[in-house]
Formats: sequence, C-alpha cells, structure tokens
Amino acid sequence: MTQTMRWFGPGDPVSLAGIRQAGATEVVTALHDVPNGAVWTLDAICDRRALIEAAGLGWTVVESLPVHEDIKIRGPRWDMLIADYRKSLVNLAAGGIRVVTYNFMPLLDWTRTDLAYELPDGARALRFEPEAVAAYDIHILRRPGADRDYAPSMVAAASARYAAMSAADRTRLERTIIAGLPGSEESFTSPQFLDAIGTYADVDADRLRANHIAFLQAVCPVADELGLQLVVHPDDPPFPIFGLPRIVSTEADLATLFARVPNPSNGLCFCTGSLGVRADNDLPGMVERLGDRIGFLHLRSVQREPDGVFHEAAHLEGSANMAAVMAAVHRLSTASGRSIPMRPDHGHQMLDDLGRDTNPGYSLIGRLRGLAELRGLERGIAYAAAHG
Ligand code: DNO
Repeated sequence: MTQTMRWFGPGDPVSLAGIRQAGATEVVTALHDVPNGAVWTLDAICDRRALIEAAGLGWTVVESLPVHEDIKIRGPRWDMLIADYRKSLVNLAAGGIRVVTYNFMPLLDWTRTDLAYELPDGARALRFEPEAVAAYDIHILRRPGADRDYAPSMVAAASARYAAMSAADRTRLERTIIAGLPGSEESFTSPQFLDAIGTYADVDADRLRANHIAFLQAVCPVADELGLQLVVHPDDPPFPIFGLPRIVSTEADLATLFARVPNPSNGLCFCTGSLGVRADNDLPGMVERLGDRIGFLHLRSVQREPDGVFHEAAHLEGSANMAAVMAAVHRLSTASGRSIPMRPDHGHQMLDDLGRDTNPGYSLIGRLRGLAELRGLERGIAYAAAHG
C-alpha cells in the first residue's frame, strides 16, 4: 500500500511536516477554495503540488472533486457542469493526478451527531445516534412528514430526548449535523437545508441511481483516455437520512454500478468505516470480489452499538475485522502488482490533539496512531505470507 494522509490545504492545522513525520509518503487533498462546480485550473493544481513536494511528499490522489448537486438531481445546468467536470479531469491528469475521489450522497456528505464522544481511556471519538438525527429532524428542522419516516418508538424517544436538551445542546446538534464536516462541500442553516431537501422531491433512489449512472457514462470515457481512476466514496452512514435516498451503501449497489458502467476508470474508494456500519457488508469478501475496482482505501473501524448507534473505534478494534481486511488487501496487491493508496481514515483526538484546534476526525496524533498500527499489520501479514 502507498501510505497517505488527508491534508486540507494551507489552512489545515495539521502541517505537511507532521504528516511526513507520521510516515506517510503522500497526501491526498483537494482545492477546497475552488467553489463546487468550478473548473480546477492546471495552474492552481501545479501550485498546490509545488507546496506539497517542497515538504517532501507526493500527491497522486484527489479527495475530492465534488459532484455538484445539479448533476445529482439532473438539473438544468447539467450539460455545463459535466463539461466543466471533464475539464477539471483533463487538468488533473496533466498535473500528475491518477485517482479522483467523489461521492454521490445528496446534500450531506458524511454525517455524525457527536464529535467528542469520550472513550474510557479519555480519548475522543466521532459517534452517530439515529435518535439524535430523529430529534433534530422532527423538532429542530421540522421537516414536514418527518415523523412518518421513523418507527413510533423512535418518534417517542426523539421527543423525550429533545425535551431534555438545553438550548446549547440543540444548537450544537444542529451545527454538528448540517454545518458541514471537514471536506463536505455544502454547509447549511436549517431553513436552507429544508429548501435544499425540497429539490430532491422528485428524486427517489431509482432516479438518483439513474443520475449517477448518467454522470459516469458522461465522464468515464474521458477519464479512461486520461488514464485516471474515478473512485466513488460509499455513503456514510450507509442508509437514507432525512428522507433523502442513498444508493452507494451495499455490495449490491456497487456491483450494479460496475455492471452498468464497465469502463476501467469506474472505480471504488473502499471505505471500511462507512461500509462497516452495516453488518451485512462482508468487508474482506468485498475486497476479494470488487478488488480490481478498488483504487483507494480508507481504513478505519466502527464499533456498532445497539439500536443503530455507532462510534469510531481504534483502527484495529471495533466491529471490522481489520486483520482479515488487510490480508485480503495484501492478496490483492500481490496478485495485481499494485501499490494501492491508503489512508488511515479519521482518528481519535488523543494526547496533544485534545484541547487543540483540529478538524473533526482529522487530528494528527490519532491518525498517526492509526497509520502506525495499520502499517505494522500490513508488514506482519506480508512477512507471514512470504515466510510461511
Ligand atoms: C470523510 C470523508 C468523506 C469523503 C467524501 C468523498 O471523512 O471520507 O468526506 O472525502 O465523501 O467525496
């Protein structure tokens, strides 16, 4: 594997020097300052590359070149936005990029309800509680018909929870859900979010899937020619929220996507954290079966708790069998001769991270720990495979 870490650009409180000392050889990043939908120019890409290379690191993976909402809903600006997406791909290939990550989640990118869940050892983790989502949806967002999307017991639990929350708790929950976690290209107030949800009134799961396929059919031929791989990040969490469809959540979803758009550039960012929220996603088996589509690995493990709750465990703990995933990745790398880029996805806030300004999930020490553990696991598996 090629060890990388995500870097949010010059404004990231984590420095390139810190990433290098964590042992990564590359960063994955994006031009976060370019508005969603606008073309990434070759000049801007080369300037960013110069900054990264000056710190002794490489850059071959973009995370992410965002897909504009008007592409997802197939709105009136579709043709123009697709033409601009293609132009960005041309510039990225000219600027030395090989892998481009994107997602097809409506409006929200990844979503959590608690950014500082305290673990028994005092470190802090990200957590997701369906009940908190329901409390926000029904009582703060007041989405029309929201209560019909939940079981009666959940509606009752959400009401009790909302009633027990202080004004500060309510504001914190609202911000956590819709203000945009790092890397999300959209950020909303609740009234804006409600309006935006309205733009999906006619877009159900089938329509969204058709729009995803149309997007890939329009951009993959260009990516094929450029030798780029476009890798889709799975839904996080991998189920619909706020009545919005999600269509990249299961192995069957992915298999459909690759069957419908067989172009070599149509690839997968295999995120064990997102997919691992569902117990029915067999992670090592998915590496075996979808391996030739995997162009980028996000490695982390969630701990599934009762009632659909989950939090982010240490990278080798939690519900994912990371050793089995790594063994499958090792077999894939050996068989294909590819060094697949990986990053330790998210990390706890621990030690010096605590009390510092860090992007949720993107602390330095927590990710350094994750990368070190994953690297050791890979080294051990490779040694055992070579020496019986
Ligand atoms: C969260 C990230 C996602 C991911 C996008 C890809 O930590 O994994 O924000 O970058 O979904 O487009």
